[in-house]
Amino acid sequence: MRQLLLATTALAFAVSASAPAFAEFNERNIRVSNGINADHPVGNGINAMQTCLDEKSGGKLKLTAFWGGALGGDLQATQALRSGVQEAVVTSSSPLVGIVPALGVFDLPFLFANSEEAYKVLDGKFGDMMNEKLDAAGLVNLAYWENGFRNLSNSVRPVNKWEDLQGMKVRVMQNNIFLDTFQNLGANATPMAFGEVFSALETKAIDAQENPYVTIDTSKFFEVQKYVTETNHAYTPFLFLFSKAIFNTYTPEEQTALRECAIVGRDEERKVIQELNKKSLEKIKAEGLEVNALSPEEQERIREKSMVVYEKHKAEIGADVVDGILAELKQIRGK
Ligand code: TF8
Repeated sequence: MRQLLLATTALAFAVSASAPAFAEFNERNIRVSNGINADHPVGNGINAMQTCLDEKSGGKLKLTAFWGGALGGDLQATQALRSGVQEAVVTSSSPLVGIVPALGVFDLPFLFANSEEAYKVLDGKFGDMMNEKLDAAGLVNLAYWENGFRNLSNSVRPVNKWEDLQGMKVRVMQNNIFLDTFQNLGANATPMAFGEVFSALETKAIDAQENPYVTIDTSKFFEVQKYVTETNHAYTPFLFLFSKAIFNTYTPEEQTALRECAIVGRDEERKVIQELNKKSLEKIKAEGLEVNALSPEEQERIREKSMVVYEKHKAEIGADVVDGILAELKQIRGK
């Protein structure tokens, strides 16, 4: 009896030892395209996501990040995902409105009042609804990461009121809502891919651009700008997009690990952004830029002036989508 027991135990051990570890996982090299640089908090997020993937997949799911637009700009990389030739991209939603018009909702000026509000909307039902639209366009959004609240920088004059934007050549993302927002304020708005912004500022082809402090810092725009105004005129999310064509060839375990670890990465990225935002602002000041905030009155005037953009773009975004987010925000704000 004892002999038999030992033999069966030994056999059981032999079987489990011969079954390969992490059998549900295959070796995958996942290329992740980024327009921003490696020292942006997205870098911290990707590291945290990798640590999580290492644990879940026994090191089989590997992320390889490319920075500074090395694999092309946001739009180009996203199209590569749709045609199934590249795995992933971390991109702003704004340049993708030609693919999914509803994404334009996030570009509406002064939509979110703070990041907590944005997190609730993006990580909740509304975010899921947008993910379905992305899915129908061949894109799996693993999670909403943070780009953040956008501020204006320029090389001509301090901006204390919207009238100061008169005639200023402002680069905007390739997006009609941003274009209209700045034109409506009197600026000479020019759509341009992110990768061209630094040299356009340097050669004075444009005077101004708008991005969160961490981007003005990590993309070194402070080297070619003189003034920064804390406008907080829009909060744009990052999408961690995966090619649906490629995702569909992965095992369910691989897919789940990617979704779960993208959330781990998201939380780290958002945390680091909050910390770095303050440091980036200090650095921008230390580099000699003049930074000002809008007075509450001017902030309110610019907000009111910008509200026409909502009506103008409601139909193209989808009336249900615009009304849906406004209703959800009302609920979150409790008024
Ligand atoms: C922009 C965006 C970009 C990001 C980045 C290229 O201004 O805010 O900074 O989409 O991934 O174009």
